Amino acid sequence: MKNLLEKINQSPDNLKKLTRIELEQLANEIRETIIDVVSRNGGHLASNLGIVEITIALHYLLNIPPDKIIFDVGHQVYTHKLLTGRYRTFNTLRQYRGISGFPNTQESETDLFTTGHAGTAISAGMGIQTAEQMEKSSAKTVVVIGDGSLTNGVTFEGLNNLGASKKNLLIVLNDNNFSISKTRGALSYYLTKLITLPVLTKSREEIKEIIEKIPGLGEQILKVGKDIEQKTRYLVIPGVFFEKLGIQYFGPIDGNDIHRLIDVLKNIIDKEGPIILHTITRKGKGYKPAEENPEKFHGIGPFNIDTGRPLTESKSTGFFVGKILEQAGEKNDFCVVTSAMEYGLGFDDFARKFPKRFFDVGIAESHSLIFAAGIAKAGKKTFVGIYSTFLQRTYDQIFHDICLQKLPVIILVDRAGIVSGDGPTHQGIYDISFLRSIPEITIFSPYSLENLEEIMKAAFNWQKPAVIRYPRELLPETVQEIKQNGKIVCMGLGSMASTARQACIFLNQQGFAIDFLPVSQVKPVDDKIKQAIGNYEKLITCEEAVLSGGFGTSILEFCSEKNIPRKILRIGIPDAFIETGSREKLLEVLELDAEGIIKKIKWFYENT
Ligand SMILES: Cc1ncc(C[n+]2csc(CCOP(=O)(O)OP(=O)(O)O)c2C)c(N)n1
Repeated sequence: MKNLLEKINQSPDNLKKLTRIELEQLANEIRETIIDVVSRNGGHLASNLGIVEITIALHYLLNIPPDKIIFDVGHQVYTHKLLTGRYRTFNTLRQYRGISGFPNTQESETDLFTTGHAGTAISAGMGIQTAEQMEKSSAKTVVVIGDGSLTNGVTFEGLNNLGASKKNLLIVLNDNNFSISKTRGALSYYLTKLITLPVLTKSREEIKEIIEKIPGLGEQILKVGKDIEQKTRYLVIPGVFFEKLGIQYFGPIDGNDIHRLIDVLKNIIDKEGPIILHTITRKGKGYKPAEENPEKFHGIGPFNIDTGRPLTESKSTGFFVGKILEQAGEKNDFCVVTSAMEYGLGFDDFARKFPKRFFDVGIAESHSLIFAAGIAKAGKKTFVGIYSTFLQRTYDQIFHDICLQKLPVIILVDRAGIVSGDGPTHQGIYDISFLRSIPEITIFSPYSLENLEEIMKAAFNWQKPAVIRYPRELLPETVQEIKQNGKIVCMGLGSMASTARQACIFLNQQGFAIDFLPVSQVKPVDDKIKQAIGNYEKLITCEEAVLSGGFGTSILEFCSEKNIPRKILRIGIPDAFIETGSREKLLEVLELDAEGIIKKIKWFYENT
C-alpha cells in the first residue's frame, strides 16, 4: 500500500495539501508503482519514469477540471492516471477491460482525448483554448510534449498557427533527447545546443538582460554572482526558434526537480499568450536498467525487476523481415527508410551494417514516404518500414507521391492486424480498406514465413508500388492447402490463414466438407483466387482486418462485377473501435479464434 497515492486516490485534491517533502515521497511511490505494474503487464516504462515530476507539478498547480492537461501521444500518462482516481485499478494496465496505457475519454473526464499518435496535442490544445477564450473562461490548458513528438510535422503546423494566433497555451517540453531511439533531426540538434551552449555567443550585457526577465528568479540569480555565464548554463535562455514563431520561451530547467518545476511554473502559469517551458528530464529515471537502456525500456513486455531482463524473449515477423533486408543488403543496391521505429521493425541490424543506406527520419511518416518516392525517382529501390496504424498518416503520400508516379516503393507494414496492449489507436486493421481504393497498388498479406520470404525476394525486382503487411507475432513456417473437392472453400488471408485452417480441419473431422486455401494477395485479385471463385459454390473469407472495404469485400465486388452468383461469408472485424487487450483475448472476443471461426462456418454451412 502506498500511503500518499492511497490518499490522493480518495480525493485528487489531497495532492494540493502535501508538503514539498511529501511531493518527493509521492514521486517515489509513483515510480515504485509504475515499475511494479509494468514489470508484470508490460508498457511504456522509460517515458513514464521520466515525466513523474512534471505531471505532479502540473496537477499540484492546476485545477483539473476546469483546467486541462493534454499529453502528446499519451504513452506517458501513467502518473496522470495514478493522480486522477486510477491508483486502485492501475494493476489492470493494458489488459482487456482494464486501464488503458494511453489517455482514454471513457476512463476519466481528465483524459481529454483518446490518443496514441504523435503530434496532435498542440493543435487540440489550441482548439480548446480558442473555445475557452470565446466563452471568456479563464480555464488553463497545458500541453505536455516530448522532444521526439515536437519534431512531428503536425506539431510544426500547430506551432506555426499558435504563434500567430496568440492563444493562451502553455507547452511543457519534456526533453529527454530520446524519441524511441535518439531524437533525429535539426530541431533536436538545436534543442541540444540550447542546453549545452546557451550563452556562449551572448555578451555579458545581453545575458544580464535575459536573466532579469526570468520571472521570480532573475533578481536572485543576478545577486549570486560574477560568473554569470556558468550560473545561467542550466537556467532560462530564450530559444530564438520559438521566440521568432511568437512563442515565449523559458528554460531549460531540470524537469526532474519538483521544487524548481513548481517555482518556475508558478511564475509563468498565469502569463498571457503562447509559452513554452523547456524542461530536461532523464528517460527511465529511477530504474537503472531503463536509465542505461532507454530504447529497450521505451515499450517493454513483462520483465524481471531485479535483472531488467524480459520474461519471454519472443521473435517477431518484423525481425524476420529485417533479416531478409540485411542478407539482401550485400548484393543489392537499395535503401531502407523508417520514421522512428528502427527497433520495433527489427531493422537495427540493417541500420548498423549499412548506415549509408538506412534513413531514420524521426516521427515523420508523411515525409518518410515522399522521401522514399524521391529516392525511387532517382533510380534506387526503397523499402519503407512503418506500423499499420501510422501508415494512416500517409494516405495522400501513397496516392499522390508514390502510386500516381508509379514508383517502385515497397512499403513494409508491420503490426498489421490486432495489436496487443495498446488499444484502439494502435490496431492495424484499416490498411487493406484504405489502400485498396488506390490505383496501381499491389497489396500482400503473407500467410507464412516461407510465403513472406518468397514475396520479399520477388519484391527486390518489382518495378511498381507495393505493400507487404504482416503481424507482429511470428507467422508459422508454412500453411498448407486442404483439398477435399468440397463445394465450399475457406480462403484464409495472411495472419488468419493458420487459424482458419485449424477450424477447417476440425470441421472436416466432424463430417463437414470444406476446402481451405491460404491466400496472400489482396489486390489485384490473383489467378489462384479467381480459380477458387470459379470452382466453388460457396466462398468463405477470413481476415484480420475490418470487413468494410477489406479482402472479403473485394471478393464480393469481383463476383458482382463478373456477374458470378456465389454465397459468400466474410469473417473479419466489425465496424467498431477495438479496445485494449492482448491479441489472443481480442481475437477470442471478436470470434476470430478457431472456436469463433468454426461457429460462423457451421452456421453458414447449415443455413445457406
Ligand atoms: C505518428 C506516430 N508515430 C510513431 C509513434 C510511435 N511512438 C510512440 S512514443 C514515440 C516516441 C516519442 O518520443 P517523445 O515525444 O520524445 O517522448 P518520450 O517517450 O521520449 O518521452 C514514438 C515514436 C506514434 N505514437 N505516433
